[in-house]
Amino acid sequence: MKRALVTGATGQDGIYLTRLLLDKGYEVYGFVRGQSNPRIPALLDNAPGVKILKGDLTDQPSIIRAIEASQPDEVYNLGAISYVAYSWETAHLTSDVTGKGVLNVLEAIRLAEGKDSGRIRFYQASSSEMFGKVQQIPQTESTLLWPRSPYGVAKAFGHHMTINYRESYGMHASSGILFNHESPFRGQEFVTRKITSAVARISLGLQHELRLGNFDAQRDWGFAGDYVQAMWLMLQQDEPDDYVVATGEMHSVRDLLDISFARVGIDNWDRYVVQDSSFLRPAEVDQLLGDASKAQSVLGWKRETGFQELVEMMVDSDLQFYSVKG
Ligand code: G4F
Repeated sequence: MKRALVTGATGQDGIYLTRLLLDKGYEVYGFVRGQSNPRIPALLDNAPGVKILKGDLTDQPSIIRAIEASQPDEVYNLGAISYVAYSWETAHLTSDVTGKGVLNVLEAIRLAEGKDSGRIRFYQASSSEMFGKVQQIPQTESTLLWPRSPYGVAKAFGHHMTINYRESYGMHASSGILFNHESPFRGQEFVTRKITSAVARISLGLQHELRLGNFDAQRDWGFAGDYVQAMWLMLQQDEPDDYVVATGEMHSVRDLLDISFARVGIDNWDRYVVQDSSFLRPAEVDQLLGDASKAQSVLGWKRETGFQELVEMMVDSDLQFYSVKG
């Protein structure tokens, strides 16, 4: 039986990946932060059988102990402060967790491997946010990074550190440059879920207004359930490498609003949606569009879920949730 250690296991991707690994027969350990993390019950409900190990990406001894306890064949580093807007308010903390946290995991693996470099396979959750002010359209694995937020800068550090450890020590360390990926497990702070939950509440008469920042931002949005397959496939390859994971389609925040409101039978969303400058960012990433040809040809990965299907899935899930919860 293979063993995997997943940091950030209580997040959206952590839940999907843990479930996927358990379904494949892995023994899965979730590395979870906090004294009484309120998200642990959701992980245990949705991925029964996962074993919880407590620790923090900024506390390297706790990572070393987690590796000792789990004896993993594969380590997936999904843990991060992942909300871009918040990273301006906590640039130091974001650098420590999202950036230096990667180094802490890489070093802990290097220690555990000793002379047997490459024995533990490592996945780093890199991000399309690293492309920031895009220097090429669409973005590929070799597009110049130009991050526009402390979060993007921290992710670029982790990305390059992963490549550096692979090249310096022969570690089996791969990076998935994942474009935005969403699901009903997405946090309410991100624009997709903020919209789908508000639309569900508006249609049920529980909310009357939705305040948003930049309506014109464009992203390449995919389904998180499809994207965790790519993470796993990367670690099944003989050679470690970097891969863009994306749909190759770009949509705007307005498109999200159109599809979400249409799903509940509201054609004209103008009367509910207000632009609020407090949600604008100090530096915006105007558009992101990924080219996942390498993941398709080398990993045999392809996305299964289209944009409209994804948004409707999220609206339906929120409708069900708020119909019960009120
Ligand atoms: O949903 P978002 O907050 O996601 P963002 O900033 O693109 O970051 C997400 O994707 C990255 C991959 O590229 C991940 F690495 C990262 O961890 C995260 O998962 O915002 C998307 C867009 C932005 O342009 C934002 O300015 O939507 C725009 N937006 C407009 N109004 C809003 C709002 N975003 C949020 N969160 N809230 C708003 O009211």
